[in-house]
Amino acid sequence: MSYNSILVEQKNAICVITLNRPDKLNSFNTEMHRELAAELNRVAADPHCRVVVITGAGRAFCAGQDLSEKKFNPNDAPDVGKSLDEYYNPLVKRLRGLSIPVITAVNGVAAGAGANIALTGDIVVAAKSARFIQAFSRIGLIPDAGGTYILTHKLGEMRAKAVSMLATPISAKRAKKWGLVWQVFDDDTFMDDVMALATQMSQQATVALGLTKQAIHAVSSNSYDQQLDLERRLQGEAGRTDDYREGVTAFKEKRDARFTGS
Ligand code: LHQ
Repeated sequence: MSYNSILVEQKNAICVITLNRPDKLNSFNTEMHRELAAELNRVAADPHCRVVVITGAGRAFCAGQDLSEKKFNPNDAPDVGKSLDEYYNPLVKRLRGLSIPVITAVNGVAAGAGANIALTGDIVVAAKSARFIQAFSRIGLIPDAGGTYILTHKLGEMRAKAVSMLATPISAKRAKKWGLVWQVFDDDTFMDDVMALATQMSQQATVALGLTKQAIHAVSSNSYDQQLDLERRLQGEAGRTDDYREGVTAFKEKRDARFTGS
């Protein structure tokens, strides 16, 4: 499929999606939303794709909603919520719900909904020069695209409120210290480091990684007992994969496992 606002590259089992509106710091217009949704649907149905990497072209990851598209008529009250219903909420749900790991590779500034899409990755990595800005309060909005959920869970109330209300930029270094980011890579080697990580993950037992993600997401709404039941059910599924047999066989034969992702 050919796109205009995103670039797509498949490298072995890794699907790299690059948000590609660098003049607008890769902010989202309708076209970019539609293309990204179409590509994520394609990836979800493609058994050859075992990891998704999302990054940005140029100096930004994503500056959230394209504000230059907004036109205000003095007589109507815009319903910003509609855009969340139509685009942002389905997007972040899709990313969390994908049964393969999503690496968000935050190459530069990530602001507004762009910051929260970045933080939705299963593994979030950042270039040293990247920063995360909950820019919403500067334009009279609240953090969206799952921002209030992710920030409160990962940072606690005090920091979540401060970074949201003050729109204080969070450096990559601080984001790592606060547990928002898994690893920070040098700017010069960023995409090579990201691809090394993606390659490693693309050779793991893909079904088990997807089930791990599902189990961890369920924690916030489950009791301990419910979580044990869920682990029991999902472990049953993992145990029925070819990769489980291969993992145990490789261990016994003292060799590296050759997982196929099934
Ligand atoms: C942009 C943008 C942008 C257009 C930079 N749009 N052009 C959901 C539902 C519906 C409606 C509302 O929103 C939402 C969710 C949201 O995401 S709300 C939050 C929207 N995003 C923001 O408020 C961030 C706006 N951008 C910024 O604050 C700065 O650009 C950051 C901090 C990201 C980067 O600052 P600088 O490095 O100083 O770059 P810059 O400001 O000079 O921007 C470079 C160019 O990119 C510039 O264009 P120009 O033609 O002057 O070179 C900006 O106008 C353009 N740009 N963000 N969101």
